[in-house]
Amino acid sequence: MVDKSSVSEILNKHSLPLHGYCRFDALADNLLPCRALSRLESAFLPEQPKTVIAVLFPYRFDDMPGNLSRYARVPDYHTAAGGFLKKAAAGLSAAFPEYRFVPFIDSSPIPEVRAAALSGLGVVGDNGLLINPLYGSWVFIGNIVTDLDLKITDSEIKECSHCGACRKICPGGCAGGKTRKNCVSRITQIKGELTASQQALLLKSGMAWGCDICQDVCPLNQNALIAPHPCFGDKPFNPSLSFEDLNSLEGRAYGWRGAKTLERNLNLLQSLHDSTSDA
Ligand code: B12
Repeated sequence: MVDKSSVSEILNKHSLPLHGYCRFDALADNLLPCRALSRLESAFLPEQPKTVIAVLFPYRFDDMPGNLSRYARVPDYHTAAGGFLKKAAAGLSAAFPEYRFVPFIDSSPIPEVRAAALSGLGVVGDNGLLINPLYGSWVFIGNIVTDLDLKITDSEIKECSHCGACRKICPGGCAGGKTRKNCVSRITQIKGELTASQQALLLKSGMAWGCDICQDVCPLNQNALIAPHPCFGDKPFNPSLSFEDLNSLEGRAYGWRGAKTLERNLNLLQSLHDSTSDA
């Protein structure tokens, strides 16, 4: 019988000390219908996985003002954090060869906020994000899915205090709501032309990519530690995206979206800047 401590020892050795465990069963009805779902199914069929290991990667470096949300100021987490997860999964496979360990991050069928909350890694905020007691919501969530049965008792999902700060400030009125349709982070990603109301929301936020407004005001984030995971190196990128940056998007969290959408966002912000300096 394998116990949690021998798994944790391997994760710690791979520099993943912020981890927890939950039962796959507790997530099975909420799997996200993304492309990675087939990777999960083909790895385990005809059986079901048993355990999800949730792993946090803190990414807060500083609070410099800028038009990039903080998550986009560090090297692309899909590769940076994903690389650490892959190595840890390989380490686990070597230690327990009779079981499978499949890593995912973001492009994952696992609803990662829920998995991390069930693993006891923090509370779920009204902004829908996992808030860790030490690092706040400035954490990415990765996961390793396995058929190793660790006989877990899931933590209860805990909620924030519903203080209302994120609900009051969200420009799109999304926090606490049922839809993220007007989430500025989402709007910065939409391809093609934005509607007039989407443009207005983007201008109001001043963001070229992503949005941190609901996290900035969260009282649970005020004393969040600044101790980024080593996978992000020791220096963040510039806090603002410029037109020149569009020539080299490699290694950036927004690289997948391509220069056109980012250029549109920068043009919109520039037009606001021009109109206010003309006035
Ligand atoms: C699609 C997506 C988006 C979309 C849509 C978000 C959405 N939730 O609908 C957009 C582009 C808008 C987005 C934006 C952002 N995202 Co996003 N996103 C995802 C992704 C890929 C899937 C999320 C999803 O569809 N979940 C399913 C739906 C049903 O979940 P949901 O509506 O959020 O609700 C779930 C939980 O949040 C929870 N829940 C929500 N509210 C409440 C309230 C209570 C009281 C309780 C108990 C539970 C609860 O229960 C639900 C069921 O699981 C995940 C990665 C993943 N695989 O999970 C990352 C993920 C959630 N995103 C992440 C990040 C960092 C962001 C941004 C902060 C980036 C930024 N700075 O711009 C913003 C935050 C916006 C916001 N406040 O939600 C991180 C969150 C890390 C964390 N600390 O929680 C994730 C986990 C990626 C990662 N691997 O780290 N995202």
